[in-house]
Amino acid sequence: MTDNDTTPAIDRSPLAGRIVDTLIHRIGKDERAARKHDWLAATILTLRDEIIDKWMASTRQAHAAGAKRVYYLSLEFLIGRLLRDALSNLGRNAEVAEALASLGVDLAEIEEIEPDAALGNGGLGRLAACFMESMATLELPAYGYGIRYVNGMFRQRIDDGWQVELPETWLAHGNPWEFERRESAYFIGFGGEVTGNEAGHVHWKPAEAVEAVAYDTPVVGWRGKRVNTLRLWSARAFDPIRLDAFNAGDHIGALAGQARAESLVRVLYPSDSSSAGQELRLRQEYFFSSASIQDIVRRHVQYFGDIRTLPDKAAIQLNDTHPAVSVAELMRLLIDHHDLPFEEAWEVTRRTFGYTNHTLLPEALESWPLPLFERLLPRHMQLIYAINGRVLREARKSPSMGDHSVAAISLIDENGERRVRMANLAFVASHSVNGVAALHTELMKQTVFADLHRLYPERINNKTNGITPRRWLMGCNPALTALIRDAIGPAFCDDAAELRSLDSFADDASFRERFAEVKRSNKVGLSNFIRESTGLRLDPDALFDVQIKRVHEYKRQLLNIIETVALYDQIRSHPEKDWTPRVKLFAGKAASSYHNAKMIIKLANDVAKRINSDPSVGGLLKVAFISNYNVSLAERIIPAADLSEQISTAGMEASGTGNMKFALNGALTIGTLDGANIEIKDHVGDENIVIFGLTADEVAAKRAGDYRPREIIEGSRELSQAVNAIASGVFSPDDPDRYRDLMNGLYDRDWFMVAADFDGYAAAQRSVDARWADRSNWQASAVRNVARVGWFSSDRTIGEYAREIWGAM
Ligand code: 26V
Repeated sequence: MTDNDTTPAIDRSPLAGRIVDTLIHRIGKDERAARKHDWLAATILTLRDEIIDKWMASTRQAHAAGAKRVYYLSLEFLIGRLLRDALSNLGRNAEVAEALASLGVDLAEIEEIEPDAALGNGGLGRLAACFMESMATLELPAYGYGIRYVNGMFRQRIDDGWQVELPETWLAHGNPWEFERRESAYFIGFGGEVTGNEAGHVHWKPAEAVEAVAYDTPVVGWRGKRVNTLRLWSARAFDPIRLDAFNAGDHIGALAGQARAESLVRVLYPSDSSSAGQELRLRQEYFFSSASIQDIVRRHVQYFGDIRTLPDKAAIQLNDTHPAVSVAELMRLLIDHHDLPFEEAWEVTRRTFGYTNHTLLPEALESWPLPLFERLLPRHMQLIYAINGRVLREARKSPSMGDHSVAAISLIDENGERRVRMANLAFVASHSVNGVAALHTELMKQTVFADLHRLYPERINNKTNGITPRRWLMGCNPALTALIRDAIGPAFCDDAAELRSLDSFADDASFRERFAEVKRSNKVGLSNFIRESTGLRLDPDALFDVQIKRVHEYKRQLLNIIETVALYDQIRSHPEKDWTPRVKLFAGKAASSYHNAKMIIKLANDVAKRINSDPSVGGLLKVAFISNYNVSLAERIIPAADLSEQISTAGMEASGTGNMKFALNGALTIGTLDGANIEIKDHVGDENIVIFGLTADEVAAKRAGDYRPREIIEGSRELSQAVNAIASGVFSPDDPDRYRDLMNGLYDRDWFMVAADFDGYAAAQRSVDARWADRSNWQASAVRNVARVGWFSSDRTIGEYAREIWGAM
């Protein structure tokens, strides 16, 4: 920051004056002493003051209209940084930049130091954040409910190629966006016992309790038309310090209650696959579900009086099963606190809830050991039994339900250790159950929910995911946004479907030229960033081939790495050929307990090290693994990508949303017929996407039949050479056996069908090379991708939810 002594206060805009005022009176610093973080906080607080007026107006308006409210319950919100989004949605970017400049402060610089709020693992959490922004944009009165984790998604460091997990501390400098609502606090009980009296009244006396306290963050919609609330719960002990113990000298023990309460909101579970069997996870789920449901019920009764009208005035959407215990919590409040008979309570509950499924991976389908559930939530367990009894009676009446189907529908899994099935609970308690892409929704009907679907054939519906174009085009790619506005005018800013008018510009050579310049300058920007953070130099004229997402075997980073090795091999054996210069970029985190995913990260780094230091491939191939993938890094990488890797084993990626972000920023997709890739292909057209590999049906058939990966590997020269090179330690001379097990996994089982898809993938990559050689054709395809993916705006998705599930539009 520059010395401001000489800036005469008189020249300042009123806005600059307000920022300085905030700095002095709320941060307690003068201009000379202020550091970047102080300016950031002062800017956010100044902006927040203006947002508050709109926020209150939004609340009053919903109240006056008696509008139906939407409640989005999610254990994850990957909101990232908020300042740029808020400024741009309020149309205040230029003005604030100017005001700060007059104070010697660079807006871009302070935007960069805002912590990336990473209260989620991956796609499901980012979807929740895009939805929040779209709900405000569509002027829906909506609340997001989640947990205010003290430590969000871990920070990833790469040490000698290995992932190291470090605690994430987004709250270290405080959080100027949030409001603590001390008055919105709820009692959350655990354990204890349930008693009943002669009048049939049930009483649950919990053995322990904590208090849930609300923290509200404003969510500003596009053009600031509406401001909604993201309400995140924190926990505190009722008795923060036991004075008797403290005075008796037990200074630590006296604080144990507070520490125990805080442990509830301490960490985000850093896994998006294997169901966390931990008691703490169930406690987190109940804690935030109970607080949210109590809050919703309280608001409804306060505004509308009669709890029986809840479904007319509230729609609660369960973001996967993590908040599914909410169903039992609402039943408990309706029956035990509001005296509704069971049937009536069930009717209210079913009409209020909707459930979204985000994965078919069996290991991610939540279920809880029955003894644990019963010990922690005895009253809820009773209610789940009662619900189950009702559902099973209904099922037995249906002629199409044999014993096998009835057992599959049961909320209790009786195979082996008895467990409570959260997906079945969410399904039966919701009037709508949706998948997140067309294929995924069909597979839900055919696989995990086949029996429930037969019993309730109207319930499953599709809502293909979307992304907010404010963050994923206008925010992250201002140069492309300006170019589009120049070409077709600003209508696309209000309706992404308007991007369609860009289609004809694909045939305009001078437009393509400018489009290519924007892409190139984004690539230069990314190259500089990578050079500064890793020392690696990249050629911005090479093809930037990018795979960034959680690291998981089904997403098949391994397929990409093996193909990279095969390409390396070919370039070395035929240096005379006309190879396409490529940069392979990877980024992503592996769950801390997921061994193979961590090995894949190490392999990517080992392969990068070897290839990048081999002069014989010269500038033709470079590989980089960029550490600590998060929303902010995605915003930097995606605008610079030429090729988007969406290569999951067909049938396993529910939707994907990165695929949409890349296409919107003018990258071509190389992908399988999985998740939303299929619908992206339908929109952009077969000529503007590169599809390869087995279909979901073929994968299922191969898995059911006798799939022999060893024969396939041995039958493919390219594949066997690459696999053997990796297995024999070519990329790990310091530990030649490092990848032996990982490669043996391919020979022996290859559940994710890397071998089966390898040749098709390699051929598809060579067809990408050929396309790239015809640069004007490539650019035309890239322009068509941008023009044709407006449908994947989360505004479209939310419109469908609002009309077809929530009855709120
Ligand atoms: C499961 C678990 C299990 C216990 C530990 C913590 C945890 C956290 C998350 C999950 C479920 C993750 C499901 C998920 O992220 N699915 C992704 O959802 C995206 C949005 O619908 C979709 O685009 C991706 O294809 C899908 O993988």
